Amino acid sequence: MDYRTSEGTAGPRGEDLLPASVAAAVKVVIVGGFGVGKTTMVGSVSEIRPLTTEETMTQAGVGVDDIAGVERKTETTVAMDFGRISLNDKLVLYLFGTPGQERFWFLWDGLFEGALGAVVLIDTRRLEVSFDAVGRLEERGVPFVVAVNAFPGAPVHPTAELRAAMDLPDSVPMIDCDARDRASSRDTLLALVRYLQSLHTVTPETP
Ligand SMILES: Nc1nc2c(ncn2[C@@H]2O[C@H](COP(=O)(O)OP(=O)(O)OP(=O)(O)O)[C@@H](O)[C@H]2O)c(=O)[nH]1
Ligand SMILES: [Mg+2]
Repeated sequence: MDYRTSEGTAGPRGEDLLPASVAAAVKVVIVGGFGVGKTTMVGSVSEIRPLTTEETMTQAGVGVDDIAGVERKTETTVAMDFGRISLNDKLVLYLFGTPGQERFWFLWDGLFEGALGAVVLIDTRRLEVSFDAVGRLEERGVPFVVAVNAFPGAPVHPTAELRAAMDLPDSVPMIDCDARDRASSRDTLLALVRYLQSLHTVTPETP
């Protein structure tokens, strides 16, 4: 199909179209607990205008949503975030950010469907909010990397301690990131893709 993108005509904008060279499009989910930076990461790295379903947090959430540690947060994802990034001219990632609040977790199963990999964002002030995401990925056998999102004043722990606290095997990559920074978010996704590739690389058995 031939889309015209000049002003005033219908159809997607030029930057929305995929180049003909793209050979693989991979679904990746960005997960983690409430307020760890999922929407921020999808927004910073996406090359198309991200779709977000942010709603203002209201009094209705008081007593239901645990905002300890993120008291200044005013908006929250109620369904999902969606974005896209071309890592090179052949590989495109479709990014799906999950909602973080417990009352929307029933949406996760649908969002995980068909995902080849995941980024679990963690905030070292509130590690426990991302435990459930890790558990669900493990249950479903979705490979993931863990990205430590740098929040001001958040304690810095040695990687080994964080791994132990998250009960992560050594094989799962753990990277530092700043979800607000495009290059840092892109590096995190590259680390995930490298990890996924390593899982598919067959190591010859020694006789
Ligand atoms: N300092 C700092 N602030 C961040 C970073 N990432 C996100 N934030 C801020 O933290 C707040 C929460 O970020 P969101 O991206 O909404 O978090 P979320 O995980 O999508 O939240 P829910 O959808 O409600 O679960 C926002 O005010 C962001 O600006 C980061 O890397 N560093
Ligand atoms: Mg969000």
